[in-house]
Amino acid sequence: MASAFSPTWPMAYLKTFGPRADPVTGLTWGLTALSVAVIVIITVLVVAGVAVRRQRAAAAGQTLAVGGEAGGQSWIWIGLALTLIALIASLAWTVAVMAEVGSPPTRPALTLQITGHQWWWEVRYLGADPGQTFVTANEIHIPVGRPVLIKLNGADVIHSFWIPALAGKTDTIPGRTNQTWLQADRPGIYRGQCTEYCGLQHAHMAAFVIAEPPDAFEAWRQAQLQPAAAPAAPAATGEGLFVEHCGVCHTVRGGGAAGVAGPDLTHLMSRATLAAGTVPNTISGLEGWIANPQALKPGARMPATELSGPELGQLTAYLETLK
Ligand code: HEC
Ligand SMILES: [Cu+2]
Repeated sequence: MASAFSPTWPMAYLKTFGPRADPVTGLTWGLTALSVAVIVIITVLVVAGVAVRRQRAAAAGQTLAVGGEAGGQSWIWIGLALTLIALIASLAWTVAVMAEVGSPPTRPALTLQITGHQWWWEVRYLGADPGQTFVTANEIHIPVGRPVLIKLNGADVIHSFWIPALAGKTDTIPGRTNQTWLQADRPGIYRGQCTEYCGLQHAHMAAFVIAEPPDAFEAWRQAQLQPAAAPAAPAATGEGLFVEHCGVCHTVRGGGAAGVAGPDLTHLMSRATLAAGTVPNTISGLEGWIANPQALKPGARMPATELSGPELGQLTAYLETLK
């Protein structure tokens, strides 16, 4: 995954890639430049004023640089006017940017419902009807160049959804739906992160937006809509183990498991990472995670399962069929 075009690795927010974030970045640079200019201008004026006065005083044989003569008040009015102009201009610019990024410019290509859990993201792709709806976790595929509407909820505590190169932060609050949107103008992988402290594994709560050309996105979406295929002989034993030990928390559509406490694993193998970016989704990564999640992500809401070596192998063989 790290080998693909990745404009923001590690996360960067001053270089952005879409109409939700670009105006804010422009504003950030603009206001920073203005603030620096104000500091420079004032410093130069104060230092120059003192130096000039000191010189004049020295030439006149006086020791006091600042006199009590009248006539300085006009400078105060000029300074006040300039300050007001700068402040009103920044206010107007800020309000204009807020209006611009407040809602998508065109009808969103799709609507996602994203729920922050301790410590992973549940991502529900809302379809026209329930048969067109599916759930995945942490890795959010979107079509490039199209606005995507995102509804945000919190499952337990307050989290905050942040994909720095694409959109600012929006909190996910239990019992409330917040809304944001984003659009990626360049295909690639955009890393995100929970950005509201939410407990022990807050730092291991990454999200990834994978922006793909519309055809590739549609192919991915069609594949995600499919239920899991029935596993062949050796993996079938693993499926039994999965339903028994894991089904209480995980769903595999088309299989016997329908738990909702953990990520939907129907197409687990289509993801590059496990546990919100904590572990690479390789055979050893998967085995290590299942054998002892607490070693990799202490405090994670998934307990270690008592499994023999052969059982672990059968279980992993089954999970690998979840393409
Ligand atoms: C008590 C509920 C619970 C049980 C039982 C459970 N899990 Fe989990 N599982 C979770 C939670 C919660 C997460 C998310 C952990 C995180 O990222 O912090 C998770 C994450 C995972 C992931 C990573 C998925 C992803 O996309 O990141 C895999 C794979 C997984 N579990 C497999 C299993 C298997 C196999 C078993 C049975 C041996 C199992 N789990 C048992 C709750 C559970
Ligand atoms: Cu957090």
